[in-house]
Amino acid sequence: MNYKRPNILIIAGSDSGGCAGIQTDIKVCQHLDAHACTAITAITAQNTKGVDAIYPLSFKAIQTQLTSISSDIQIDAIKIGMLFNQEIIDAVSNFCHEYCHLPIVIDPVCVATSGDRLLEPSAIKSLIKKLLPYACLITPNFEEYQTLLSYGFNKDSHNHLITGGDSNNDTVYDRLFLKDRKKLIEFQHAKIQTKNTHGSGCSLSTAIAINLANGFPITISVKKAIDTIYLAIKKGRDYFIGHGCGPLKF
Ligand code: PXL
Repeated sequence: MNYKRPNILIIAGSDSGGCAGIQTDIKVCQHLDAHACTAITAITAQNTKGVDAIYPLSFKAIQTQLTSISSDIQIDAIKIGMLFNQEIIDAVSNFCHEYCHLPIVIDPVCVATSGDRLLEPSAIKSLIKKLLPYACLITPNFEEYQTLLSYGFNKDSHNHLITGGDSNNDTVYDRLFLKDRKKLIEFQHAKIQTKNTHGSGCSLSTAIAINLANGFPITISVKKAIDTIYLAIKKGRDYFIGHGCGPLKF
């Protein structure tokens, strides 16, 4: 009657193609035996080839989803993905202020795998100022990391994992910086040759949040999550879902 598995609050966008965003976050939770609660920030009309339209939800719609979830369900960790605009960042930031004692993993989603913008440039400063301070870990890819730096992100005062899957080398390097230890830890693995990596960043940050909710320290949580995502890319590499970049397989 009292079985326990972690409840993960996912605050992210919906991907109609089923590769990234909320859709993959739920798959990761299922795979790692966690329960996914979801507050949807925006609905994207997209497929494996690209994003056709984005419909952001209102401040109120986001606030109400968060209140409904948190008034009933005990949240063990929070993962934040696509936010899209200033209004959404404000709603999520107010919520995080109340729940900052929890592990909060932020994937600072700026552009989709297809190159389409998923965060308005005018909102990047707010993301850095109002939300990133609540994160126990931020997981930008290299391009997002460069963008954040150019908008004033202070890399020395945040734990961050720079993911390297987008590089063209045969080896992928993911670099974890821990602010308290002023230490850089490098994880490496062979690059799997496939176009089916759409949603790998979303999936990785969700897996990390689940591991943290299960009580693992940050370094182990990251290492375990990288292994999980590596295997999911490997499993999904030869599937044909659509004509562009397909999803991982859990
Ligand atoms: O991978 C970043 C990402 C996040 N959230 C949504 C997305 C994508 C990439 O396509 O569609 C909804």
